[in-house]
Amino acid sequence: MSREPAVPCVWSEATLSHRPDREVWIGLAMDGSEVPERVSVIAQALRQADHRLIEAVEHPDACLTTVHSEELIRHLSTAYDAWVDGGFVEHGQDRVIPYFFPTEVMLGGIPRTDAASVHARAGQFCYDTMTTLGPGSWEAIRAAADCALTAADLVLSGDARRAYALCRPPGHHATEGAFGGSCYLNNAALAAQALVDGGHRRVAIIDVDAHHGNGTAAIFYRRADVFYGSVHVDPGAGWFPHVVGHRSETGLGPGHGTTQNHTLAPGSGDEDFLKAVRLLAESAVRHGATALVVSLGVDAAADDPESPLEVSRAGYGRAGRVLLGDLGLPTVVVQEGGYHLPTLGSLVTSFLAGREVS
Ligand code: SP5
Ligand code: ZN
Repeated sequence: MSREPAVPCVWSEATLSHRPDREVWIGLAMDGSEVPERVSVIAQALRQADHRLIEAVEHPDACLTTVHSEELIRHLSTAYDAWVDGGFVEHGQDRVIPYFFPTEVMLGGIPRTDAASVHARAGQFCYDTMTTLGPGSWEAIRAAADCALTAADLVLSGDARRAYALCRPPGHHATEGAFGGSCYLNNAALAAQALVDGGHRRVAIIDVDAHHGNGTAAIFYRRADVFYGSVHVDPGAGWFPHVVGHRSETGLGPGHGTTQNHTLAPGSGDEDFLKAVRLLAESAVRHGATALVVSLGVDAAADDPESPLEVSRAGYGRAGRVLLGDLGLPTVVVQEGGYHLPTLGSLVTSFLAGREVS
């Protein structure tokens, strides 16, 4: 494993242009955690570990609607300009933040129309108050998708057996038609769909982010061809995404049995995490996957401020050995969460190295 060439890494400078300086949580404006410096520290660590950095190649919008609704794409690409035109910046709010959520229980079966104004439309697409749109957000969101799609191209063409996409903003909380959890477009789902469209009849997605990837899970919940498996902190213990990500969710209809959730108690460390990672790898093999997407969130790390899990750097190295080394499938690794800037880079490089590091 260690004698193999370092995994090529796709990135884009444009991913830095999304600046969620603040995120609204329980009505309070807090410092944003999904900051551009995440990309800078990861890119620096990759260079130091002798990874080749490759610029993302632009892909047409048709590559996005394989996974997302046209309405979501239109909203993400136009909402900030509409917000400015609507005078909300002069009002004192320079980010698109919803205040109104037209849920099914609010509608009670009455068919709804699209909201006429952007401040009301915002809640039709964004399901929390933490995932804001500002100047430069769409450019970064789009660039993150291009990173994932370019990495998938590298693997499909055979130029690389494995490729890593330095996606930012992350993606696994974004569903077909909605966004939240610091995610806008589902980069991992786009990569998985590209692998399917490129000829892989069965693909597995393994999500090791500290949070359940509810967006990815929902996109593939009814599909037999794409397996989604995740290890994450138990939503039932009070953690995001709160209402899904339970063990009982196993897929529906033709997708029955192709979804798998491993929930960890807050405080869990390497051994519980790795036990789940090994079970997910076995399930990917049983699924008959000929290609793999890893949603690599490193926020399960002990120092991370966004989760109560206690995984070590060595734990991420061991997870990398299981998923990149032992499994041996053509693999696209997609960056998800991870917010502790001092250790973020080394967590990613130790996963990619697939080695035990202390
Ligand atoms: C991709 C990813 O890791 N998304 C994380 C989404 C979870 N965010 C939930 C945040 C809950 C409130 N945190 C308050 C601290 C504010 N900095
Ligand atoms: Zn996360």
